[in-house]
Amino acid sequence: MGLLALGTPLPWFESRTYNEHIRDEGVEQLLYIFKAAAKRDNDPLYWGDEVEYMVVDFNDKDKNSMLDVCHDKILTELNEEELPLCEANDVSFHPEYGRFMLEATPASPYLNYVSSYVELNMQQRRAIAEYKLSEYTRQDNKNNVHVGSRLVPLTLTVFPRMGCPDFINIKDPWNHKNAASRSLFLPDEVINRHVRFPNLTASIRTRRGEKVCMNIPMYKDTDTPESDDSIYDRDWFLPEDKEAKVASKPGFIYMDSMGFGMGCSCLQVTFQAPNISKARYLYDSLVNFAPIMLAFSAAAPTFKGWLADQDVRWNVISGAVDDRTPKERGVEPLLPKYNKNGFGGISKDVQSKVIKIPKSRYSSVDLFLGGTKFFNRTYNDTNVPINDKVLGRLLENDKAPLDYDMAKHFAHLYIRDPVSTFEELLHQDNKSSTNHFENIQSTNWQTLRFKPPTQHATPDKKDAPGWRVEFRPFEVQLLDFENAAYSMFIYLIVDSILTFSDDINAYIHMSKVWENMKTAHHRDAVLNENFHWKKSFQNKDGVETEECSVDEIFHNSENGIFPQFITPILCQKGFVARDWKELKHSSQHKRLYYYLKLISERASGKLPTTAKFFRNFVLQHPNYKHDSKVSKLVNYDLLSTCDRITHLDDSKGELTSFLGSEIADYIKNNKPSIERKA
Ligand code: GSH
Repeated sequence: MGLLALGTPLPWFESRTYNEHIRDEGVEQLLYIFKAAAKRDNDPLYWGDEVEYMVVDFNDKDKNSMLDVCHDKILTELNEEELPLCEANDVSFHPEYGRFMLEATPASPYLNYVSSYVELNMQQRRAIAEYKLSEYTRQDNKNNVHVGSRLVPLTLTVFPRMGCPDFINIKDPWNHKNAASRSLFLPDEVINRHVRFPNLTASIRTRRGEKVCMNIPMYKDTDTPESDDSIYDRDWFLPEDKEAKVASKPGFIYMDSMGFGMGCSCLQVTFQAPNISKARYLYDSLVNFAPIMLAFSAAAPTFKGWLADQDVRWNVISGAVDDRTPKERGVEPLLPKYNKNGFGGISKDVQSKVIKIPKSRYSSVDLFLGGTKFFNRTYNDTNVPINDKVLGRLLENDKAPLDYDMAKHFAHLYIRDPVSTFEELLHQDNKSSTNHFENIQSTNWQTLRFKPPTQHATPDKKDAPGWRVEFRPFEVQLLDFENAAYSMFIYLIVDSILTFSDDINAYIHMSKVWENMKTAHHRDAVLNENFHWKKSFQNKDGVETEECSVDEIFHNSENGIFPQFITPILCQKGFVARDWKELKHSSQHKRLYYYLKLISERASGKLPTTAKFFRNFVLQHPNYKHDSKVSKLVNYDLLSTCDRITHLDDSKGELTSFLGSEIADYIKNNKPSIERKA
């Protein structure tokens, strides 16, 4: 996310009176966008990645590793006095939900194929963050604070002991109340200090009428307790402190706050399409890649100090921002005495309009956008509620009437209430501002995001970004090499889809995509599960699928990603004649060969996913007690290993066991070099 302006956030009970105003104005802003930018064409394939980091404080004396919530000034400094350094290195740092988090992107987008520049840029981002953090470590030592600490930015999807004793580096975080989240486990110090974030946390809880609640299956070992025994009695907040007993379930890890989800990290990649039609085509084509890439990139096997019986972050974040009331979810309130009729924080005058909403606002894609020659409306076969007023306005207006399928997409996003409203931003010029539109758009977090430009992006203004698609499911990986590999992989798929767009029909029924999303959560889904996958991408009318393992999805000659998307685009670019593996002998594109090799071997199960590697590390640690718990020492040793792997330290064979000897040797001996940045 971009840098945030300061302002006065309205608490839910005040902001809710503006909900309809914001929606109404947001729709007008969207219409002005369509009016200005619908005819843009021939935009180049600019693209970019976003990497999210967690700053970890290693205390080597106490053998504890904690999340650092004391040095978040780093973001301000990187955007002020260190801006010239960042600009000179083409990198840019942004805030994220966690006070311990950093997000970094290239400062300017990539254009087309950029060889190893993605990795090089990622290395520059990490190096700059490391340089600042080591400076803080030095200053702290001089000032006699945080003595013995070592601050390291790691690309971890989840911090294994999030919410356990001593998981953040402040003394006694529980000597005061945590009013924003009211969590039993997370002090409010985990939340970014910018007012948007505590306010968002409180608004989601207040609208829902209860704390958020995530029950994630526990990994079962011989001495695993029946239930999550970290739940305790407290009487700070009524009724919230009474919820855990009712909300938690035997055999599940119980989490009760936004930070457990939005405190997770990911790798996102955004692509500009040549025009709106191609952007819709690209979006629809990527819909079923999302669950597969989630399962494939699995890196989250631990939550709140427990081994989980799943490998990914998705449903945790989904629950963490689920502001739906019990009525909207179709369930009884946890404590009916305090949440009468299950309307949560919905004001009386709109309670009669409340509808059932099947999914959280952080979820998988709900609707294909259509507008392509392969699309058929029956492919959108799931229950997706619509805001009828918004649909009507988008279809019939004198600014820029949208077609039905495009309008339906936005009318679905607009069933949500704004949850982050600033007093200063209530009144906008709809011809030039997108703030109200973005208020709803950017709090609908789906596996893909269709990103319209602004009203300034008229066809002639090529310096303003055009129609884009953001790919959001990837879990972040430890090494820059891996994150670059995954980014390049999805770039090649996107390039292939756009280049061969007359021939590729990737549609399947949406209900199957939703099923795939559930399957993607299963432990070792890469090895053991089958997913719905298109039988043929060349079939002009069909949506026929077959059940495929991840290995088959990547490698099958008829419908696999490598033969059907990767090799053709590499041939088209003239990099190979027949098969991607020829890259091994290329002097120019050898690194790309190793990126693809990593991906191919993870998909086939030859190399472990990050989740599997972490799980095995815990299970094999001498301090592990077969109780599914990740102790402080195990956590410290695991994260120290992550630190070494990130820095290509193979002294204990850790890099080799993670990536296999051929890839490990290659990356140890070959640092990326700038071949050419287009
Ligand atoms: N870390 C998240 C993940 O692992 O999927 C993604 C980042 C995210 O969605 N961040 C929230 C946000 O609103 C922070 S509350 N981002 C801005 C946006 O989506 O436009």
